[in-house]
Amino acid sequence: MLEMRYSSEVAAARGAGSPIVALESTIITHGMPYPQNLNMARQVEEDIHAAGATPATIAVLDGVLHIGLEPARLEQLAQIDGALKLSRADLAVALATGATGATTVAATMICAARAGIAVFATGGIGGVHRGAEDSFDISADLHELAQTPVTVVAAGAKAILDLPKTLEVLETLGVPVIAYGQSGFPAFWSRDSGLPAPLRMDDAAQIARAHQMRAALGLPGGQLIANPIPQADEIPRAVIDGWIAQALDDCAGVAAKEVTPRLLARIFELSDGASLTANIALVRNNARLGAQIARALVSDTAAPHISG
Ligand code: PSU
Ligand code: MN
Repeated sequence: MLEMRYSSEVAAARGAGSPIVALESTIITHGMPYPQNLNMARQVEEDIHAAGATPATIAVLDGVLHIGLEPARLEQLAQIDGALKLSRADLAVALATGATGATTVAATMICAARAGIAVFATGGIGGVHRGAEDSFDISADLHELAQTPVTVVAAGAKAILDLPKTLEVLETLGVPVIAYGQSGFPAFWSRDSGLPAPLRMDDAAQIARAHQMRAALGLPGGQLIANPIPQADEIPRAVIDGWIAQALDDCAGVAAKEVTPRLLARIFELSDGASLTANIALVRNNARLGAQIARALVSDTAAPHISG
């Protein structure tokens, strides 16, 4: 009934038990303009290959759930006008109605878990929006992290969000937020948000082990690995904060699913493309770390030893 179509390389990797890294598609359809979105998507897939794993970009095309997109389909998705943005609530309806849409972090986690893929790399997760005390706008991504067992590598959460509230909700939900290689929580375009990360790990193999430990403890949910953007690619806080403030002002009145894409598009304009250049650099960086974690998971498939 549920038709899941694997790309040929993902099918082969599944058969061989070799490492796979899931990738979302909303970043392609709603997060970046064409043709940079297509170039980014191809580049990130190449980065994962180069790091010794297989990429699985996830999307719904004409009601079929694709786990891994053949090159022609990736190209098609990057140019589609009006692709839906599919989160947890939308996925089943899209499949039942033959729709075409891109998966958010939440929906990508659901599909990855269903396909037996444990690691997923992206840019930034959704979170608690500024003014959420009035709008109640909190991304379904946060709840997904609490219930679906996928390790998500992101560059923190975007500074367009309310980061302290986002961290509070993740704590309430029991989601491990693990900064990679530093103690501060990264803020997407900048390496440091000024907020401490609740947890820190410096090693992909340990991150893989922690993923397995959660399963061994019977805990549902995944982990958020907050991987800072490389130093050479970061945009200083003071600079990006100015653009964010302006974009929030310009997008006043925008609501629901539109908020994140509209803010991103406005910041792209205000920064004359610099925000996009940084965004691409950080996604690539996350893809490389995701591949390392996926490889570590595969080379250590024995269940964690529970002594006692
Ligand atoms: N961050 C980005 N680009 C994006 C998104 C986040 O840098 O395109 C997308 C992701 O797919 C994320 C979604 O899951 O926005 C969150 O949307 P919402 O806040 O409506 O849940
Ligand atoms: Mn929202």
